[in-house]
Amino acid sequence: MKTSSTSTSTITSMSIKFILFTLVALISIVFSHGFMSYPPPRMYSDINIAIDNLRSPDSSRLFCRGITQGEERTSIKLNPGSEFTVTLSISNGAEHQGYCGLELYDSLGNLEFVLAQNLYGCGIIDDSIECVEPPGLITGDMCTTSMTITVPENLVLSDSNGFLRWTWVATHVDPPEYYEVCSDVKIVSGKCTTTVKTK
Ligand SMILES: [Cu+2]
Repeated sequence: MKTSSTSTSTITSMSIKFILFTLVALISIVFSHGFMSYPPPRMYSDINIAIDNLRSPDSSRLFCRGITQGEERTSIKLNPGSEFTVTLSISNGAEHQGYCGLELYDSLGNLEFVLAQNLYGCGIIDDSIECVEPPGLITGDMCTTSMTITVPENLVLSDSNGFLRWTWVATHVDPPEYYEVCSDVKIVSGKCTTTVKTK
């Protein structure tokens, strides 16, 4: 009798541990999301059916999350010396501390320019701001913020088509969480090797 009661309580205690473990795992998933939402990244059209494909940490660390260039490009201006702002969408309540990077590639996938590197403090949602969801998402659990860089004076483009690669290393956990998305763009204003346009 005693053995049976002990094994029952062991099973109960194991079940409770399993439930707690599952809850902790779920909570940590809920709190671990973020991506660059503007310019819209590849697969953005799936935002409301597969949001986690965009915002979850990617431990595989595949270049551009393994997603190849699409047909659609967002027009952006990259005038040397001017500010350029991208929108970041971060899970509501994610207190991630980390470093962002932004790189520009040509349409063939060659690195054109590093626009930002080790930018600390991006992706922090201030409690005082009103929470605005990225367009198309209806889950109600993300807020948008922004990241502004100054376009380098010596930025010269060889290709008006290309893509931005945004990276974010969240260092609040060990090992760090690694995020990355790519957005296909058409640069409509900037300095070019063939034609020179300033504005
Ligand atoms: Cu996280």
